[in-house]
Amino acid sequence: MFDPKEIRKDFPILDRQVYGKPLVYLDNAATSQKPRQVIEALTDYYQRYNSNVHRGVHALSVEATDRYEEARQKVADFIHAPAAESIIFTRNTTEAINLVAYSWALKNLHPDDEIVLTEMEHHSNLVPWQMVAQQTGARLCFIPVGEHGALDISSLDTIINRRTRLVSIVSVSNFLGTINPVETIRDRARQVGALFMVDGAQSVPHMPTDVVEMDCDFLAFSGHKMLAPTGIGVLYVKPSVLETLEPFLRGGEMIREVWLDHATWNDIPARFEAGTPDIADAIALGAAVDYLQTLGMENVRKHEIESTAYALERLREIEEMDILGPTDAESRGGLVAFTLGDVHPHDVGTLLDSDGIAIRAGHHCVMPMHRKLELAASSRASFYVYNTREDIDALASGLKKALDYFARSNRTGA
Ligand code: C6P
Repeated sequence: MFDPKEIRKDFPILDRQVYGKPLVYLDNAATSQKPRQVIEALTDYYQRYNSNVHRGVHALSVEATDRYEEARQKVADFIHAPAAESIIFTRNTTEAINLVAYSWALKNLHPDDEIVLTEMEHHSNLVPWQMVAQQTGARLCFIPVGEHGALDISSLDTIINRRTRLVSIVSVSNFLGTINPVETIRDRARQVGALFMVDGAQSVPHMPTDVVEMDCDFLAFSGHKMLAPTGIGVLYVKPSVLETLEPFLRGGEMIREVWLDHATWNDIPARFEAGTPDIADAIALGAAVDYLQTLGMENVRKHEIESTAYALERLREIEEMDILGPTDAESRGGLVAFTLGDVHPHDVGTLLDSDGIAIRAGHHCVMPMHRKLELAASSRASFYVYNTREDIDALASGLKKALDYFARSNRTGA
């Protein structure tokens, strides 16, 4: 039985008060909270077997190495990767995408090659490609966003063409909530022989993921959005593509032999994990994966559709509300961005905060899409496994209260 009220008991932070009010945490797209099981995995590592991996011959190092590699296998199983070696630990999604930009794109792209993105990309899946375009002479092309935040794929065959070398798209938008047609875009990328990358930061934590079915060459995601600590992320690379990547960072651990003037590279994935890795956080990511597997990702997704549908229903009761993105919960991830009449999103966020309700306000690192919608900013509520209907009710009441407050201030000129 998937019961958010029971799940909440595993999250110590959800018991805290903010300004004397119970915390209502609706900023999960920015980062999720951590269950006791994950926090314990961290303290267990530091209290019992803290040591470096892949280096020592002593018991602690062997234990740390085993746990670290077990975590890699857990992540591989979670996304149905064919081999643990295709899981490269990074700091986060941003670093994972940069790894592909530096290790593959800078080496392989040339003037007039094209990289296809969408207009709704997070800056993490845009700015690295701007750098690649500047340095290689490749061009950036964009799949436009049409009505209700859906991609307009009517010109896909023109946008993705024989010049396209890489297609990199977000699977679920962190701003509009849109679930993108990954398979359709992948099929077109395959037809022209382009590599296909998915920014899974907002999908992997929330729905079942199967990289074999998705048939992507790269998938990037962050641990901290899926119950794990900050500082650990993942780049999945399809086995047949792994050998085409140059090392990203260079130094200890990623080498096989070093001379004064050159070096040779270690086996994959160590080749891409230079220096001492984020051992504790990787192990804790393994614990987060265990936790999500116990809940069942189908159930996680079902809960999120229910939460989003209920949020859409409650928010639509507010006349001044303009909800951005797709109209139905099934076409969205577990988040809703909106504007509220003339009230600035930062004021919305600040007023909700005074009631203990945490949402995000701003451009959510998706400035170009905000610009296209002629918005400087928006407010965003995002849900996860521990959010209840009561949380969404609190959000709806908080928003009505914010509107009343601003209507009153406008009347009194305060
Ligand atoms: N979005 C949000 O509040 P990092 O920061 O590297 O863990 O994740 C970057 C990232 C990449 N792609 C998408 C679709 C994302 O949503 C994010 C992170 C957070 O929306 C922080 S800006």
